[in-house]
Amino acid sequence: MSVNTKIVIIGCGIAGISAAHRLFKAGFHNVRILEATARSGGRIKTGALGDRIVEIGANWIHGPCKENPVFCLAQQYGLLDPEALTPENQAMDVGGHPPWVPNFFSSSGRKLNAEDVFPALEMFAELLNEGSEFPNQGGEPFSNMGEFIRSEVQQRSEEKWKDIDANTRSLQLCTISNMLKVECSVNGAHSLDEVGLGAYGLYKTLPGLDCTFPGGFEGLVKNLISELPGGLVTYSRPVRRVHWSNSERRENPVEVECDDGEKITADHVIVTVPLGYLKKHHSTLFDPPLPLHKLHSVQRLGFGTNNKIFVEFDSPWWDADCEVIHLIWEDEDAVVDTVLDIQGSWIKKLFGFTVLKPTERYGHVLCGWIAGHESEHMETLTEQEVTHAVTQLIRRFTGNPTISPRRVLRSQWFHDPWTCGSYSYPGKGCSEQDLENMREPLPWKGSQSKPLQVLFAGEATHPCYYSTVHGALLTGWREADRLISLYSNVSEPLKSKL
Ligand code: 6YU
Repeated sequence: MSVNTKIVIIGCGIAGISAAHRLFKAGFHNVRILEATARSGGRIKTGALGDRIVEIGANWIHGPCKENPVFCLAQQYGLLDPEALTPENQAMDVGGHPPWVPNFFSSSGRKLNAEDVFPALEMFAELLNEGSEFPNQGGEPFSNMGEFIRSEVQQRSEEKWKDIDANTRSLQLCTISNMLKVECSVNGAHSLDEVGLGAYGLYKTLPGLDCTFPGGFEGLVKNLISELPGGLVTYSRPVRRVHWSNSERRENPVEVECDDGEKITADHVIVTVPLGYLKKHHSTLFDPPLPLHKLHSVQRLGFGTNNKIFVEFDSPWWDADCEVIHLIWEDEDAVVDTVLDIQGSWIKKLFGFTVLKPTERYGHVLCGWIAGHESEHMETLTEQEVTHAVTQLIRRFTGNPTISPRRVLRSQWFHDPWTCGSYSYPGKGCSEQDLENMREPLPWKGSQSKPLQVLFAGEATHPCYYSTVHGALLTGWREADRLISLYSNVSEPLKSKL
Protein backbone atom coordinates (compact mmCIF):
# COMPACT_ATOMS: atom_id res chain seq x y z
CA MET A 1 0.00 0.00 0.00
CA SER A 2 1.31 3.47 -0.81
CA VAL A 3 -0.86 6.16 0.65
CA ASN A 4 -0.29 9.85 0.13
CA THR A 5 -2.19 10.78 3.25
CA LYS A 6 -0.38 13.52 5.14
CA ILE A 7 0.38 12.62 8.73
CA VAL A 8 2.12 14.92 11.19
CA ILE A 9 3.53 13.47 14.41
CA ILE A 10 4.24 15.85 17.27
CA GLY A 11 7.23 14.72 19.33
CA CYS A 12 10.24 12.57 18.45
CA GLY A 13 10.37 10.39 21.56
CA ILE A 14 10.00 6.64 21.21
CA ALA A 15 6.21 6.89 20.70
CA GLY A 16 6.57 9.34 17.81
CA ILE A 17 9.40 7.34 16.27
CA SER A 18 7.58 4.01 16.53
CA ALA A 19 4.44 5.51 14.99
CA ALA A 20 6.45 6.94 12.07
CA HIS A 21 8.31 3.66 11.65
CA ARG A 22 5.12 1.59 11.48
CA LEU A 23 3.38 4.00 9.12
CA PHE A 24 6.38 4.26 6.82
CA LYS A 25 6.75 0.48 6.61
CA ALA A 26 3.03 0.22 5.81
CA GLY A 27 3.46 2.49 2.79
CA PHE A 28 2.53 5.88 4.25
CA HIS A 29 5.33 8.04 2.88
CA ASN A 30 3.92 11.49 3.59
CA VAL A 31 4.79 11.38 7.28
CA ARG A 32 6.58 14.12 9.19
CA ILE A 33 7.73 14.40 12.79
CA LEU A 34 7.92 17.85 14.39
CA GLU A 35 10.21 17.87 17.41
CA ALA A 36 10.65 20.81 19.78
CA THR A 37 14.26 20.07 20.71
CA ALA A 38 17.40 19.53 18.64
CA ARG A 39 17.46 15.77 19.30
CA SER A 40 15.45 12.54 19.05
CA GLY A 41 14.64 10.29 21.97
CA GLY A 42 12.80 12.56 24.42
CA ARG A 43 13.00 10.84 27.79
CA ILE A 44 15.46 8.31 26.37
CA LYS A 45 18.61 10.33 26.85
CA THR A 46 22.12 8.96 27.16
CA GLY A 47 24.72 11.32 28.61
CA ALA A 48 28.29 11.20 29.88
CA LEU A 49 29.94 11.44 33.26
CA GLY A 50 33.58 12.00 32.37
CA ASP A 51 34.21 9.29 29.78
CA ARG A 52 31.47 6.97 31.11
CA ILE A 53 28.03 6.53 29.61
CA VAL A 54 25.11 7.31 31.94
CA GLU A 55 21.36 7.32 31.33
CA ILE A 56 19.81 10.68 32.17
CA GLY A 57 16.33 9.29 31.45
CA ALA A 58 15.10 5.72 30.95
CA ASN A 59 17.49 3.25 32.52
CA TRP A 60 16.34 -0.34 32.21
CA ILE A 61 14.33 -2.50 29.88
CA HIS A 62 11.63 -3.39 32.40
CA GLY A 63 10.74 -7.06 31.87
CA PRO A 64 13.08 -8.05 29.04
CA CYS A 65 11.25 -11.01 27.48
CA LYS A 66 9.80 -11.95 24.11
CA GLU A 67 6.57 -9.99 24.78
CA ASN A 68 8.55 -6.80 25.33
CA PRO A 69 9.03 -5.02 21.96
CA VAL A 70 11.92 -2.93 23.31
CA PHE A 71 13.77 -6.10 24.24
CA CYS A 72 13.04 -7.68 20.84
CA LEU A 73 14.27 -4.61 18.93
CA ALA A 74 17.34 -4.27 21.14
CA GLN A 75 18.13 -7.94 20.53
CA GLN A 76 17.58 -7.53 16.79
CA TYR A 77 19.94 -4.53 16.65
CA GLY A 78 22.55 -6.36 18.76
CA LEU A 79 22.44 -3.81 21.58
CA LEU A 80 22.39 -6.11 24.62
CA ASP A 81 24.90 -8.06 26.70
CA PRO A 82 24.76 -11.86 26.19
CA GLU A 83 23.59 -12.31 29.79
CA ALA A 84 20.37 -10.38 29.10
CA LEU A 85 19.57 -12.72 26.22
CA THR A 86 19.68 -15.95 28.21
CA PRO A 87 16.39 -17.85 28.65
CA GLU A 88 16.96 -17.79 32.45
CA ASN A 89 17.08 -13.99 32.44
CA GLN A 90 13.95 -13.72 30.32
CA ALA A 91 12.03 -16.17 32.49
CA MET A 92 12.80 -14.55 35.85
CA ASP A 93 9.54 -13.02 37.11
CA VAL A 94 10.34 -10.35 39.70
CA GLY A 95 7.05 -8.42 39.64
CA GLY A 96 8.71 -5.09 38.93
CA HIS A 97 11.03 -5.25 41.93
CA PRO A 98 14.37 -6.82 40.99
CA PRO A 99 16.02 -8.79 43.82
CA TRP A 100 19.05 -6.52 44.06
CA VAL A 101 21.69 -7.10 46.74
CA PRO A 102 21.23 -4.22 49.20
CA ASN A 103 23.48 -2.34 51.63
CA PHE A 104 21.81 -0.34 54.41
CA PHE A 105 23.34 2.68 56.14
CA SER A 106 21.73 4.71 58.89
CA SER A 107 21.89 8.43 59.67
CA SER A 108 24.05 7.80 62.73
CA GLY A 109 26.78 6.48 60.45
CA ARG A 110 26.19 2.74 60.99
CA LYS A 111 26.24 0.07 58.32
CA LEU A 112 23.28 -2.19 59.12
CA ASN A 113 22.89 -5.90 58.46
CA ALA A 114 20.10 -6.92 56.11
CA GLU A 115 18.60 -9.01 58.96
CA ASP A 116 18.28 -5.85 61.07
CA VAL A 117 15.66 -4.45 58.71
CA PHE A 118 14.21 -7.66 57.30
CA PRO A 119 10.87 -7.43 59.20
CA ALA A 120 10.22 -4.00 57.67
CA LEU A 121 11.13 -5.14 54.16
CA GLU A 122 8.90 -8.17 54.47
CA MET A 123 5.93 -6.14 55.72
CA PHE A 124 6.40 -3.49 53.03
CA ALA A 125 6.54 -6.08 50.22
CA GLU A 126 3.34 -7.65 51.56
CA LEU A 127 1.59 -4.29 51.60
CA LEU A 128 2.64 -3.41 48.05
CA ASN A 129 1.26 -6.74 46.89
CA GLU A 130 -2.01 -6.24 48.71
CA GLY A 131 -2.21 -2.64 47.50
CA SER A 132 -1.96 -3.79 43.89
CA GLU A 133 -4.77 -6.29 44.34
CA PHE A 134 -7.64 -3.86 44.97
CA PRO A 135 -9.92 -4.22 41.97
CA ASN A 136 -10.34 -0.47 41.27
CA GLN A 137 -14.11 -0.63 41.39
CA GLY A 138 -14.66 1.82 44.20
CA GLY A 139 -15.14 0.79 47.79
CA GLU A 140 -11.41 0.60 48.60
CA PRO A 141 -10.71 1.37 52.29
CA PHE A 142 -8.62 4.43 51.36
CA SER A 143 -8.30 6.63 48.30
CA ASN A 144 -4.52 6.35 48.09
CA MET A 145 -1.59 3.98 48.62
CA GLY A 146 0.06 6.17 51.26
CA GLU A 147 -2.87 6.11 53.68
CA PHE A 148 -3.39 2.40 53.11
CA ILE A 149 0.25 1.60 53.89
CA ARG A 150 0.46 3.90 56.93
CA SER A 151 -2.72 2.57 58.46
CA GLU A 152 -1.75 -1.08 57.89
CA VAL A 153 1.79 -0.50 59.20
CA GLN A 154 0.38 0.99 62.37
CA GLN A 155 -1.96 -1.95 62.96
CA ARG A 156 0.41 -4.72 61.92
CA SER A 157 3.42 -3.31 63.76
CA GLU A 158 1.42 -3.23 66.99
CA GLU A 159 0.50 -6.89 66.54
CA LYS A 160 3.63 -8.34 64.95
CA TRP A 161 6.35 -6.28 66.62
CA LYS A 162 4.84 -5.93 70.09
CA ASP A 163 7.57 -8.01 71.69
CA ILE A 164 10.56 -6.31 70.11
CA ASP A 165 12.40 -3.50 71.89
CA ALA A 166 11.61 0.13 71.17
CA ASN A 167 14.84 0.86 69.25
CA THR A 168 14.51 -2.12 66.94
CA ARG A 169 10.88 -1.28 66.33
CA SER A 170 11.72 2.33 65.57
CA LEU A 171 14.37 1.17 63.07
CA GLN A 172 11.72 -0.93 61.27
CA LEU A 173 9.42 2.08 60.97
CA CYS A 174 12.29 4.26 59.69
CA THR A 175 13.06 1.55 57.12
CA ILE A 176 9.44 1.65 55.96
CA SER A 177 9.82 5.43 55.44
CA ASN A 178 12.82 4.63 53.25
CA MET A 179 10.81 2.07 51.27
CA LEU A 180 8.04 4.62 50.76
CA LYS A 181 10.60 6.97 49.23
CA VAL A 182 11.79 4.15 46.95
CA GLU A 183 8.19 3.77 45.77
CA CYS A 184 7.90 7.52 45.19
CA SER A 185 10.83 7.16 42.78
CA VAL A 186 9.41 4.02 41.16
CA ASN A 187 6.05 5.72 40.63
CA GLY A 188 7.48 9.15 39.87
CA ALA A 189 5.17 10.64 42.51
CA HIS A 190 5.74 13.23 45.23
CA SER A 191 4.13 10.96 47.83
CA LEU A 192 2.27 7.66 47.81
CA ASP A 193 -0.63 9.74 49.13
CA GLU A 194 -1.01 10.91 45.53
CA VAL A 195 -1.12 7.42 44.02
CA GLY A 196 -4.65 5.97 43.76
CA LEU A 197 -5.18 2.80 45.79
CA GLY A 198 -7.47 0.98 43.35
CA ALA A 199 -5.54 2.25 40.34
CA TYR A 200 -2.07 1.21 41.61
CA GLY A 201 -2.70 -2.33 40.38
CA LEU A 202 -3.42 -1.20 36.81
CA TYR A 203 0.32 -1.30 36.09
CA LYS A 204 1.42 -4.67 34.73
CA THR A 205 4.90 -6.11 34.76
CA LEU A 206 6.50 -8.47 32.28
CA PRO A 207 8.84 -11.33 33.14
CA GLY A 208 12.58 -10.88 32.78
CA LEU A 209 15.29 -9.43 34.97
CA ASP A 210 15.67 -5.72 34.11
CA CYS A 211 18.70 -5.06 31.92
CA THR A 212 20.48 -2.01 30.54
CA PHE A 213 21.99 -1.04 27.18
CA PRO A 214 25.80 -1.31 27.43
CA GLY A 215 26.21 1.33 24.71
CA GLY A 216 23.35 3.51 25.95
CA PHE A 217 19.54 3.44 25.54
CA GLU A 218 19.83 6.00 22.74
CA GLY A 219 21.29 3.23 20.54
CA LEU A 220 17.73 1.97 20.14
CA VAL A 221 16.55 5.39 18.98
CA LYS A 222 19.45 5.78 16.55
CA ASN A 223 18.78 2.40 14.96
CA LEU A 224 15.09 3.12 14.47
CA ILE A 225 15.73 6.62 13.08
CA SER A 226 18.32 5.25 10.66
CA GLU A 227 15.57 3.18 9.03
CA LEU A 228 13.47 6.29 8.33
CA PRO A 229 14.17 8.60 5.39
CA GLY A 230 16.45 11.56 6.19
CA GLY A 231 14.45 14.74 6.61
CA LEU A 232 11.38 13.01 8.05
CA VAL A 233 12.10 14.65 11.41
CA THR A 234 12.17 18.43 11.69
CA TYR A 235 14.12 19.40 14.82
CA SER A 236 13.85 22.55 16.92
CA ARG A 237 10.28 23.00 15.68
CA PRO A 238 7.96 23.27 18.68
CA VAL A 239 4.26 23.05 17.95
CA ARG A 240 2.18 25.77 19.55
CA ARG A 241 -1.36 24.87 18.53
CA VAL A 242 -3.34 22.15 16.85
CA HIS A 243 -6.46 23.41 15.06
CA TRP A 244 -8.86 20.54 14.61
CA SER A 245 -12.46 20.56 13.59
CA ASN A 246 -15.42 19.35 15.52
CA SER A 247 -18.10 20.53 13.19
CA GLU A 248 -17.17 21.52 9.66
CA ARG A 249 -15.50 19.42 7.03
CA ARG A 250 -12.29 20.66 5.42
CA GLU A 251 -9.98 19.41 2.71
CA ASN A 252 -7.15 19.15 5.21
CA PRO A 253 -8.95 18.86 8.51
CA VAL A 254 -6.09 19.64 10.87
CA GLU A 255 -3.74 22.61 10.95
CA VAL A 256 -0.61 22.49 13.05
CA GLU A 257 0.78 25.87 14.05
CA CYS A 258 4.44 25.98 15.01
CA ASP A 259 6.11 28.41 17.42
CA ASP A 260 7.83 30.12 14.51
CA GLY A 261 4.44 30.83 12.92
CA GLU A 262 4.64 28.15 10.22
CA LYS A 263 1.28 26.45 9.59
CA ILE A 264 1.21 22.88 8.36
CA THR A 265 -1.96 21.15 7.26
CA ALA A 266 -2.41 17.44 7.66
CA ASP A 267 -5.02 14.73 7.29
CA HIS A 268 -4.09 13.33 10.69
CA VAL A 269 -1.96 14.44 13.59
CA ILE A 270 -0.52 12.11 16.22
CA VAL A 271 0.21 13.97 19.46
CA THR A 272 2.90 12.31 21.60
CA VAL A 273 3.83 15.16 23.95
CA PRO A 274 4.38 14.09 27.59
CA LEU A 275 1.46 14.22 30.01
CA GLY A 276 3.33 16.87 32.04
CA TYR A 277 3.41 19.12 28.97
CA LEU A 278 -0.24 18.37 28.24
CA LYS A 279 -1.29 19.25 31.79
CA LYS A 280 0.45 22.60 31.52
CA HIS A 281 -0.39 23.57 27.94
CA HIS A 282 -3.63 21.82 26.96
CA SER A 283 -5.61 25.06 26.90
CA THR A 284 -3.36 26.65 24.29
CA LEU A 285 -2.38 23.46 22.47
CA PHE A 286 -5.84 22.56 21.19
CA ASP A 287 -8.34 24.67 19.30
CA PRO A 288 -11.14 23.88 20.00
CA PRO A 289 -10.14 22.76 23.51
CA LEU A 290 -10.07 19.12 24.58
CA PRO A 291 -13.50 17.69 25.37
CA LEU A 292 -14.18 17.86 29.10
CA HIS A 293 -14.06 14.13 29.82
CA LYS A 294 -10.62 13.91 28.21
CA LEU A 295 -9.41 17.01 30.03
CA HIS A 296 -10.54 15.60 33.37
CA SER A 297 -8.56 12.42 32.72
CA VAL A 298 -5.48 14.50 31.84
CA GLN A 299 -5.92 16.22 35.20
CA ARG A 300 -6.65 13.06 37.24
CA LEU A 301 -3.68 11.09 35.97
CA GLY A 302 -0.53 11.88 37.89
CA PHE A 303 2.75 13.10 36.43
CA GLY A 304 5.51 13.69 38.94
CA THR A 305 9.25 14.06 39.10
CA ASN A 306 11.95 11.46 39.60
CA ASN A 307 15.54 12.62 39.14
CA LYS A 308 18.92 10.99 39.20
CA ILE A 309 22.12 12.25 40.78
CA PHE A 310 25.18 10.39 39.46
CA VAL A 311 28.15 10.36 41.78
CA GLU A 312 31.59 9.00 40.88
CA PHE A 313 34.18 7.93 43.48
CA ASP A 314 37.84 6.94 43.31
CA SER A 315 37.07 3.81 45.30
CA PRO A 316 33.88 2.14 46.53
CA TRP A 317 32.57 2.50 50.10
CA TRP A 318 29.93 -0.18 49.51
CA ASP A 319 30.26 -4.00 49.36
CA ALA A 320 31.61 -5.55 46.16
CA ASP A 321 28.34 -7.40 45.48
CA CYS A 322 26.08 -4.48 46.47
CA GLU A 323 23.54 -3.37 43.84
CA VAL A 324 21.47 -0.86 45.80
CA ILE A 325 22.24 1.34 48.82
CA HIS A 326 19.47 2.43 51.18
CA LEU A 327 19.91 5.44 53.47
CA ILE A 328 17.72 5.14 56.57
CA TRP A 329 17.03 8.26 58.63
CA GLU A 330 16.70 7.32 62.27
CA ASP A 331 14.33 10.22 62.98
CA GLU A 332 11.69 9.00 60.50
CA ASP A 333 9.73 6.47 62.53
CA ALA A 334 6.52 8.39 61.78
CA VAL A 335 6.35 6.52 58.41
CA VAL A 336 6.85 9.50 56.11
CA ASP A 337 7.71 9.93 52.46
CA THR A 338 7.90 13.73 52.28
CA VAL A 339 10.13 16.35 53.85
CA LEU A 340 8.59 19.28 55.75
CA ASP A 341 11.40 21.78 55.28
CA ILE A 342 12.12 21.26 51.59
CA GLN A 343 14.69 24.06 51.29
CA GLY A 344 16.70 22.95 54.31
CA SER A 345 16.27 19.17 54.15
CA TRP A 346 15.43 18.24 50.53
CA ILE A 347 18.29 15.71 50.51
CA LYS A 348 16.36 13.51 52.99
CA LYS A 349 14.06 12.52 50.14
CA LEU A 350 16.93 10.80 48.27
CA PHE A 351 16.24 7.17 49.17
CA GLY A 352 19.71 5.96 48.25
CA PHE A 353 21.68 4.82 45.23
CA THR A 354 21.79 2.09 42.65
CA VAL A 355 25.28 0.87 41.77
CA LEU A 356 26.22 1.01 38.09
CA LYS A 357 27.37 -2.45 37.08
CA PRO A 358 29.65 -3.94 35.84
CA THR A 359 32.42 -1.96 37.54
CA GLU A 360 34.84 -2.61 34.62
CA ARG A 361 32.46 -0.62 32.40
CA TYR A 362 31.31 2.13 34.73
CA GLY A 363 34.00 2.48 37.38
CA HIS A 364 32.77 3.40 40.86
CA VAL A 365 29.62 5.25 39.90
CA LEU A 366 26.39 5.45 41.91
CA CYS A 367 23.04 6.72 40.74
CA GLY A 368 21.08 8.55 43.46
CA TRP A 369 17.28 8.67 43.16
CA ILE A 370 15.12 11.52 44.37
CA ALA A 371 11.43 12.07 43.65
CA GLY A 372 8.78 14.69 44.32
CA HIS A 373 8.83 18.39 45.15
CA GLU A 374 12.14 17.89 46.94
CA SER A 375 13.56 16.72 43.63
CA GLU A 376 12.06 19.72 41.84
CA HIS A 377 13.77 21.97 44.39
CA MET A 378 17.08 20.16 43.86
CA GLU A 379 16.86 21.13 40.18
CA THR A 380 16.96 24.83 41.11
CA LEU A 381 20.28 24.51 42.99
CA THR A 382 23.73 24.93 41.50
CA GLU A 383 25.86 21.87 40.76
CA GLN A 384 28.15 22.91 43.62
CA GLU A 385 25.23 23.01 46.05
CA VAL A 386 24.04 19.57 44.96
CA THR A 387 27.58 18.17 45.21
CA HIS A 388 27.97 19.65 48.69
CA ALA A 389 24.66 18.19 49.91
CA VAL A 390 25.43 14.74 48.51
CA THR A 391 28.95 14.76 49.96
CA GLN A 392 27.67 15.69 53.45
CA LEU A 393 24.99 13.02 53.19
CA ILE A 394 27.44 10.25 52.33
CA ARG A 395 29.92 11.36 54.99
CA ARG A 396 27.16 11.28 57.58
CA PHE A 397 25.79 7.84 56.63
CA THR A 398 29.19 6.18 56.29
CA GLY A 399 30.68 7.93 59.31
CA ASN A 400 33.67 8.72 57.10
CA PRO A 401 34.36 12.48 56.98
CA THR A 402 36.93 12.23 54.19
CA ILE A 403 34.86 10.72 51.38
CA SER A 404 34.70 13.07 48.38
CA PRO A 405 33.01 12.38 45.06
CA ARG A 406 35.13 12.86 41.98
CA ARG A 407 32.23 14.00 39.79
CA VAL A 408 28.51 14.66 40.16
CA LEU A 409 25.83 14.96 37.46
CA ARG A 410 22.08 15.33 37.97
CA SER A 411 19.02 15.26 35.76
CA GLN A 412 16.48 18.12 35.71
CA TRP A 413 13.32 16.67 34.23
CA PHE A 414 10.85 18.99 35.93
CA HIS A 415 12.41 22.10 34.44
CA ASP A 416 12.69 20.56 30.98
CA PRO A 417 10.06 22.71 29.22
CA TRP A 418 9.04 19.88 26.86
CA THR A 419 8.58 17.24 29.54
CA CYS A 420 7.66 19.05 32.79
CA GLY A 421 8.39 16.03 34.99
CA SER A 422 9.39 12.39 34.59
CA TYR A 423 6.55 9.96 33.92
CA SER A 424 2.92 9.22 34.68
CA TYR A 425 1.24 7.33 37.49
CA PRO A 426 -2.40 6.65 38.32
CA GLY A 427 -3.43 9.47 40.63
CA LYS A 428 -6.11 9.43 43.32
CA GLY A 429 -9.55 8.82 41.86
CA CYS A 430 -8.10 7.47 38.61
CA SER A 431 -9.70 4.56 36.84
CA GLU A 432 -9.19 2.46 33.74
CA GLN A 433 -11.62 4.81 32.02
CA ASP A 434 -9.13 7.67 32.42
CA LEU A 435 -6.46 5.71 30.59
CA GLU A 436 -9.06 4.84 27.97
CA ASN A 437 -9.94 8.56 27.60
CA MET A 438 -6.27 9.45 27.20
CA ARG A 439 -5.94 7.47 24.01
CA GLU A 440 -9.30 8.43 22.53
CA PRO A 441 -8.85 10.30 19.23
CA LEU A 442 -10.53 13.59 18.29
CA PRO A 443 -13.19 14.14 17.27
CA TRP A 444 -14.45 11.53 19.69
CA LYS A 445 -17.16 9.21 18.45
CA GLY A 446 -16.18 10.57 15.02
CA SER A 447 -18.16 9.82 11.92
CA GLN A 448 -16.69 9.03 8.52
CA SER A 449 -17.08 12.66 7.51
CA LYS A 450 -14.78 13.79 10.33
CA PRO A 451 -12.36 10.88 10.50
CA LEU A 452 -9.62 10.54 13.10
CA GLN A 453 -8.07 14.00 13.05
CA VAL A 454 -6.00 14.03 16.22
CA LEU A 455 -4.66 10.80 17.71
CA PHE A 456 -2.83 10.38 21.00
CA ALA A 457 0.21 8.24 21.77
CA GLY A 458 2.93 8.37 24.44
CA GLU A 459 3.62 6.48 27.65
CA ALA A 460 0.69 8.00 29.56
CA THR A 461 -1.78 6.60 27.03
CA HIS A 462 -0.93 2.94 27.63
CA PRO A 463 -3.52 1.13 29.79
CA CYS A 464 -1.02 -0.97 31.76
CA TYR A 465 2.56 -0.25 30.67
CA TYR A 466 2.43 3.52 31.30
CA SER A 467 5.67 5.10 32.57
CA THR A 468 7.84 2.80 30.47
CA VAL A 469 9.61 2.81 27.12
CA HIS A 470 7.89 -0.38 25.97
CA GLY A 471 4.52 1.13 26.87
CA ALA A 472 5.30 4.29 24.90
CA LEU A 473 6.55 2.30 21.91
CA LEU A 474 3.41 0.18 21.83
CA THR A 475 1.20 3.30 21.82
CA GLY A 476 3.01 4.60 18.74
CA TRP A 477 2.33 1.31 16.96
CA ARG A 478 -1.27 1.35 18.21
CA GLU A 479 -2.03 4.76 16.71
CA ALA A 480 -0.21 3.93 13.48
CA ASP A 481 -2.32 0.77 13.23
CA ARG A 482 -5.46 2.79 13.84
CA LEU A 483 -4.68 4.83 10.72
CA ILE A 484 -3.48 1.86 8.72
CA SER A 485 -6.75 0.05 9.38
CA LEU A 486 -8.75 3.20 8.59
CA TYR A 487 -7.25 3.20 5.12
CA SER A 488 -7.51 -0.49 4.59
CA ASN A 489 -11.21 -0.40 5.55
CA VAL A 490 -12.46 2.59 3.56
CA SER A 491 -13.65 2.40 -0.02
CA GLU A 492 -11.44 3.79 -2.82
CA PRO A 493 -13.56 6.92 -3.53
CA LEU A 494 -13.58 7.88 0.13
CA LYS A 495 -9.86 7.15 0.43
CA SER A 496 -9.13 9.74 -2.26
CA LYS A 497 -11.26 12.32 -0.44
CA LEU A 498 -9.45 11.61 2.80
C1 6YU B 1 11.64 2.45 31.10
C2 6YU B 1 13.26 2.90 32.79
N1 6YU B 1 13.17 5.09 33.90
C3 6YU B 1 13.75 7.39 34.42
C4 6YU B 1 13.59 8.75 34.22
C5 6YU B 1 12.65 9.20 33.26
C6 6YU B 1 11.88 8.28 32.56
N2 6YU B 1 11.31 5.93 32.07
P1 6YU B 1 8.95 11.44 25.28
O1 6YU B 1 8.90 12.45 26.36
O2 6YU B 1 10.13 10.59 25.23
O3 6YU B 1 8.78 12.15 23.86
C7 6YU B 1 7.95 13.27 23.67
C8 6YU B 1 8.65 14.24 22.74
O4 6YU B 1 7.76 15.33 22.49
C9 6YU B 1 9.92 14.86 23.33
O5 6YU B 1 11.00 14.63 22.47
C10 6YU B 1 9.58 16.35 23.46
O6 6YU B 1 10.69 17.18 23.25
C11 6YU B 1 8.53 16.50 22.38
N3 6YU B 1 7.65 17.66 22.56
C12 6YU B 1 7.05 18.10 23.70
N4 6YU B 1 6.29 19.17 23.45
C13 6YU B 1 6.40 19.42 22.13
C14 6YU B 1 5.84 20.40 21.27
N5 6YU B 1 5.02 21.35 21.71
N6 6YU B 1 6.18 20.37 19.96
C15 6YU B 1 7.00 19.42 19.48
N7 6YU B 1 7.56 18.48 20.25
C16 6YU B 1 7.25 18.46 21.56
N8 6YU B 1 11.14 3.71 31.20
O7 6YU B 1 11.13 1.64 30.33
N9 6YU B 1 12.70 2.07 31.88
O8 6YU B 1 14.21 2.52 33.44
C17 6YU B 1 12.72 4.20 32.91
C18 6YU B 1 13.00 6.48 33.71
C19 6YU B 1 14.39 9.70 34.99
C20 6YU B 1 12.48 10.66 32.98
C21 6YU B 1 12.05 6.89 32.78
C22 6YU B 1 11.70 4.62 32.06
C23 6YU B 1 10.15 6.35 31.28
C24 6YU B 1 10.43 6.45 29.77
O9 6YU B 1 11.58 7.21 29.56
C25 6YU B 1 9.25 7.08 29.08
O10 6YU B 1 8.06 6.38 29.43
C26 6YU B 1 9.35 7.07 27.55
O11 6YU B 1 10.65 7.36 27.10
C27 6YU B 1 8.36 8.10 27.03
O12 6YU B 1 8.35 8.15 25.62
P2 6YU B 1 7.31 9.09 24.88
O13 6YU B 1 7.58 9.00 23.43
O14 6YU B 1 5.95 8.80 25.37
O15 6YU B 1 7.63 10.57 25.42
C28 6YU B 1 4.92 -1.56 40.46
C29 6YU B 1 4.64 -0.36 39.94
C30 6YU B 1 4.45 0.92 39.74
C31 6YU B 1 4.24 1.62 38.45
N10 6YU B 1 5.36 2.24 37.83
C32 6YU B 1 6.54 1.47 37.70
C33 6YU B 1 7.21 1.72 36.41
C34 6YU B 1 8.58 2.08 36.60
C35 6YU B 1 8.91 3.19 35.65
N11 6YU B 1 10.23 3.45 35.89
C36 6YU B 1 10.97 4.22 35.29
C37 6YU B 1 12.20 4.27 35.82
C38 6YU B 1 13.21 4.65 35.21
C39 6YU B 1 14.30 4.58 36.12
